[in-house]
Amino acid sequence: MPTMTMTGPFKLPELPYAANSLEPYIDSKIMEIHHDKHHGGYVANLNSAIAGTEAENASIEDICRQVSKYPAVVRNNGGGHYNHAMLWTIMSPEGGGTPHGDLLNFINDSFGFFETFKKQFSEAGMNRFGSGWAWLIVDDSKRLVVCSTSNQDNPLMDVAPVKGFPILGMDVWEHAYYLKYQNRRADYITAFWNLINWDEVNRRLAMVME
Ligand code: MN3
Repeated sequence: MPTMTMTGPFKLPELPYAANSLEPYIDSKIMEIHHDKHHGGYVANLNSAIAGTEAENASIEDICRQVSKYPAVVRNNGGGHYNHAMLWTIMSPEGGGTPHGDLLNFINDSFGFFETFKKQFSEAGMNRFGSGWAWLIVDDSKRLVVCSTSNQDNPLMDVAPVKGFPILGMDVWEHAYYLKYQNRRADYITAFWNLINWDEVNRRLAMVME
């Protein structure tokens, strides 16, 4: 399992489950290419972009938080590494259902009902034009907020329009779904809800609320 603080040079974390175990929602071919090739590529490109610089000793979180001082290659590949390392952990073959515990209470307080949050998060993914991510974040005022970013940006980044700590992210790049769903992003988003590892989302919430 990847840890929250990964110091460079960065490593591709192993998937915490078999590549075929998220079927039928996401098939093994997508998972293999997405993890090995796409995420693997972000890690390799990030390592080569920061080789010999002080960023080699920074955590991926710190690189994201100060990303404006780095070249675009670090923003794209550093974001790609952080986002995917999180994505593998917030999905699970045993995922789905509804959130529980503190997270459920926080969602109900913030959005009224789980279904209202679910609709808002799904729309954030649907309405992201081109490639990007939908997020559930805890912002600096400790509020729960749904937002989205383009490309491999994330809400940790100092360049993000809405900033905070991501506790749930959904990849809406075509590489995340095209082989199975083609242009049907809505079907992929519907399927994604069957995979969310709410224990891990709760763990991330507890981390940021400390
Ligand atoms: Mn991706």
